[in-house]
Amino acid sequence: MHRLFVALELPPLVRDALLAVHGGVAGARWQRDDQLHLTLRFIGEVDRHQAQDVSAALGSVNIQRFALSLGLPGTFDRRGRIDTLWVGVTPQSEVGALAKRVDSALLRIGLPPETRAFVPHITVARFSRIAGPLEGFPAAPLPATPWDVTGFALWESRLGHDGADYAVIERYGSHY
Ligand code: 2AM
Repeated sequence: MHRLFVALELPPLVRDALLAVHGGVAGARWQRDDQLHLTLRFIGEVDRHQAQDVSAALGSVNIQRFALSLGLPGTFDRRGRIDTLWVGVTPQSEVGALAKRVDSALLRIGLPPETRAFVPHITVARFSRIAGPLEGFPAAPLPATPWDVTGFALWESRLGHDGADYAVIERYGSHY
């Protein structure tokens, strides 16, 4: 079985900026450079056959270049406490539209549509214990410079020693 998700890769300058915000938050497990991405659609466990269908379906998604910038930080809470610290992106319209086209392509091969609202975000830290105060975040200013999104990728998540290992298994469109 393969645990798959569809996500944007981030150019080196954006990843560097996101690595520079580390620090100042107690209990944070910061995401490594090779873990940084923006999820368009989480797929979950599929067998090899379904993975081939996913790969072919993603090939039919229309990709129109758009610019994206880092936005405001945010958090996801579970059972009343923060479990994910993330950085948002702006604008959200085009990345949202791309996520919808990915969703439609996967619907055509029988994957159920995503029911949760799409909140485009780049996870920068996770918490297994109580999150400390977030006043110190971000430790460095986030750059406003936009980058061009010209493609997306199919990723596989494997559980490693140091949290999840994410690997790009196929790219669609053009890349950095
Ligand atoms: P997260 O960063 O907000 O946790 C790989 O696990 C990627 O898929 C992560 O970006 C993660 O989002 C997302 N993901 C994991 N499990 C998910 C789920 N059940 N629903 C939606 N997205 C999920």
